[in-house]
Amino acid sequence: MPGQTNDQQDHNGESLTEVDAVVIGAGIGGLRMLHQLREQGLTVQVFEAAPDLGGTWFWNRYPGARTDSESWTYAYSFSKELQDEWDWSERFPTQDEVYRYLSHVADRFDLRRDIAFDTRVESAVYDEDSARWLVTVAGGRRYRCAYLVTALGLLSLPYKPDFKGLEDFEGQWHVTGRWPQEEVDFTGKRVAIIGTGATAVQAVPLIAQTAAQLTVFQRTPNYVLPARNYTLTDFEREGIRSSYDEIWRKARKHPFGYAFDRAGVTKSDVTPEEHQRILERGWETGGFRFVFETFDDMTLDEEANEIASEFVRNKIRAIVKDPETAELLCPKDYPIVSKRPPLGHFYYEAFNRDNVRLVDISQTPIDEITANGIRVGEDEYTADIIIFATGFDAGTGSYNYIDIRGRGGETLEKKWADGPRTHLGITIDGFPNMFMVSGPQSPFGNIPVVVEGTVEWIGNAVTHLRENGLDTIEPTSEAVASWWQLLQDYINATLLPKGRHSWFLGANIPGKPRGVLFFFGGVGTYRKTCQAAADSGYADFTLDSVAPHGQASTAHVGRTTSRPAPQSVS
Ligand code: N01
Repeated sequence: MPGQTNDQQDHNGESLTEVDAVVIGAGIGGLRMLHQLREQGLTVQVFEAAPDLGGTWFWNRYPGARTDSESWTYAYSFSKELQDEWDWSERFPTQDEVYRYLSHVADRFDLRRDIAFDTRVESAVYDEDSARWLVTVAGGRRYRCAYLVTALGLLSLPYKPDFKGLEDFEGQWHVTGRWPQEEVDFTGKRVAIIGTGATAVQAVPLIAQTAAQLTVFQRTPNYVLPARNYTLTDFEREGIRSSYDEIWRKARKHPFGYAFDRAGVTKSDVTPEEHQRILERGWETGGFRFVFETFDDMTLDEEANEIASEFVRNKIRAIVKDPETAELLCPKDYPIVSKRPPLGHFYYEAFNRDNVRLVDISQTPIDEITANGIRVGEDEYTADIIIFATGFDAGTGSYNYIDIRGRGGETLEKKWADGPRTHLGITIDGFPNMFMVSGPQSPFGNIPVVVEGTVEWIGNAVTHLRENGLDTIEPTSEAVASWWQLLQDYINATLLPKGRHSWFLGANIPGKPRGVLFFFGGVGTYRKTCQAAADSGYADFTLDSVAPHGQASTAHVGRTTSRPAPQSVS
């Protein structure tokens, strides 16, 4: 019954808890989904493997962790009161501040009571007769629900390469995406960090401040943009608060979900001198504004891109005093933004310190971890602490750790053997009533903005089912195939496929199927597409009702033309 949790025993006498919806994950997506469904009168049970909420913001507490999105858009927009009462302290808030924000949200909306922490979901199996999902968590406790929502995060399963010899290492080692809750003291230590992605770029300048020596192992250099973080004044906060309507209007329309303006300029509109001046202004403004508020063709046009790429290389050469190190830090063989650019907080400046050295492993990879450090070819680099900042198995990685089975017992793992297939990045054919928040093939962009659009869409779909006496929603296989094609078309219209080892192409994980994992058509376009899918009466979906005798009767099979929502079930 809606609004009530129901504990029962099944025919074997084992306990089974009935809820309307199970949500997996208590990060930004899961918390928002819980609130949404609860507001709609559903009983919801959230499971979270970590001992506390936060998802990314629980696990990634490595030194320097902070958002690369401006605080005023790295937030929920669903509650004006929440917006008005929360004060961000910086342009780019730290992990701790984002974690406190999410805790505040959970307390304010009394979310914790429906979250089971330290609870890993082991399997979710769809039962066709009852149109219910059976969810089993570690320890064997079982739940039955009509709606299954996975809010697993797009970057939640850390990737640590399987280097030979780690078990012999006599020092400490840590993975940034599973950073310990206790402080790691670098004082006087020799520290080695492997990786130079967004994570390492944040960690390096801070670790360098206390470590005796920091050795950075770089395989591919990045185009690191200066963040230009600053503390917000009361005056600025007031300005933000009074502009929220405008902020969200812009962010929802922006290709990547940021409250940025379009540049309105392309390379051919300006002289070479003006071009440099505009890039300089973007560089000084900081953050991703360098990309989005300078030239609209930076990600589309090779020449415009190369001018921006060379601009950044020249900045690196100007900042880093040792010319050899500077050249090694300059990306040369791929265009800017084709790999997700990190934001730096004095990253390049850190290489001017006497205690920081760069080791180029682009030609000679790491051979092994030894008892004393890291061996690259003939050279051994001693270390007391090794940090793996080696990224994530993005998008699909965390789905491989739950045994998810849809119609006919088909496993999601098998279904996605060649890469994910979804409709809208939210639903999967053969997996009725399973919804993904920030799942594979959903938009690449500022997560809270993406999440809120998706959560509202899921909420509306559930309302549609319930108001029309329907039990299940499932995309047609044609819709799934079209979505896949659309993703290819969008990314192939950009320079993004040229990136090296990009995680959004699955190219950072050995053996992972290569292919675009996210929707690059833009957050604004995505929102419109999702809205159209609902407005068409879910024409690209099959909506079913389960008859009392347990047989499914098809109420509406997806169509490609617009039609009103079905009103009743025959
Ligand atoms: O991971 P990455 P990340 N030997 O995959 C290297 C988000 N994020 O955690 O480039 C040696 O970017 C690898 O080298 P290469 C953000 O979206 C957000 O840093 O593959 N090195 C690379 O240098 C970001 O894009 C924020 O050649 C190896 C590094 O490890 C995403 O998370 C903050 C190797 C991995 O870089 C991922 O960033 C931080 C090997 N065998 C992260 N394998 C904020 O917004 C991998 N590497 C705050």
